[in-house]
Amino acid sequence: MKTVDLRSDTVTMPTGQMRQAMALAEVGDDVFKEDPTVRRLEEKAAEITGKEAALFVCSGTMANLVCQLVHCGRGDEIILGDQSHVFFYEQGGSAAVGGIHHRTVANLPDGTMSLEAIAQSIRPDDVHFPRSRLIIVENTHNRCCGMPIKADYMDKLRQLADDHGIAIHVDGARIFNAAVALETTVAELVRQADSVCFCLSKGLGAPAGSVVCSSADFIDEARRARKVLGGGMRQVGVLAAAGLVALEHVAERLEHDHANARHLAENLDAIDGLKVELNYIRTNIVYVAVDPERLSAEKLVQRLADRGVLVFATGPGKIRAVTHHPLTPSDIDFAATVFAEAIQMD
Ligand code: TLP
Repeated sequence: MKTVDLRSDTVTMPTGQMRQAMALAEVGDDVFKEDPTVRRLEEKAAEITGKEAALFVCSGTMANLVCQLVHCGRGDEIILGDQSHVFFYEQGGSAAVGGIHHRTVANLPDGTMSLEAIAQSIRPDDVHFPRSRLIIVENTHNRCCGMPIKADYMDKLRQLADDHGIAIHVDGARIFNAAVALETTVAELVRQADSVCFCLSKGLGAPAGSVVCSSADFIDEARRARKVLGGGMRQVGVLAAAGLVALEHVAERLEHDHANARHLAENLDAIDGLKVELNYIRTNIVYVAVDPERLSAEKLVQRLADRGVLVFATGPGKIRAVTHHPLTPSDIDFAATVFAEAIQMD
């Protein structure tokens, strides 16, 4: 049976070029900072993000946690979106591991948070309150339709953060998608961030790994945090080699994923019983609202899976589909046809 897997861009497979680079990678003990391929990847990541230094870590979740542990002490507070990945999908690791408190602010449909609401959430210096230490922005915003966050929003946020001595972290798991969609550079989008992390294993297609980028001092501390979390890896240049190929060869083709997402969104929105907010399709993530009078999102997901199209239900009446390499427009046509068949079965 033909299968089109739209559950996530995490399902991407390493390319042939990545596998070859992995086989040939020069390696060493990275806990001793002796892996030349990891060092090359870290240098490249620092250059791309415009930061002083970088650190290769196991995953996006580890990258976000490492950054929170460096920015915050126990009892400190982070201001973040109520739809953010750190708040929603990371098992409350900030509290469980770091003793760090979350103060959520509503995410607006474009993935930002109102600056006024953030300002109102910043704690005054008072013995009753935790200290507001960090603001987290997610770019692109996963649960807000993959919306890219513009540099001018970050400029305004920086001003607010500086007025209160608060740091900014960007969960840039898909920051390359944001840069492509906004026709700008990754460095421009994270210029105002004290730390940023991005994932190599989503649209960029590498098998594993994320990179944290910041000042040299921050990265020294992040290296300690990574070690205590059990993330000190040894001859991990085999993975970094795939990451380098991702940065050098895959990042530039993300626009195809965006075009596929738009194509999918337009096709799905034309199906009776489905609705897609087309204005919010800017990158590779498509959220589809399913008319509850027709059927539940879970039932539709099951029917689609039975016919070879894999997606996730992400809430009542809501399905997420993510485009990625190497899906083609004809795979997208197939998926849209299967959606139409599956919803018409009642
Ligand atoms: N997102 C995954 C799931 O966890 C939901 C997905 O399929 O989209 N930040 C953002 C914005 C993410 O979307 C993700 C993964 C992460 C961090 C965590 O990355 P990993 O999975 O590498 O720990």
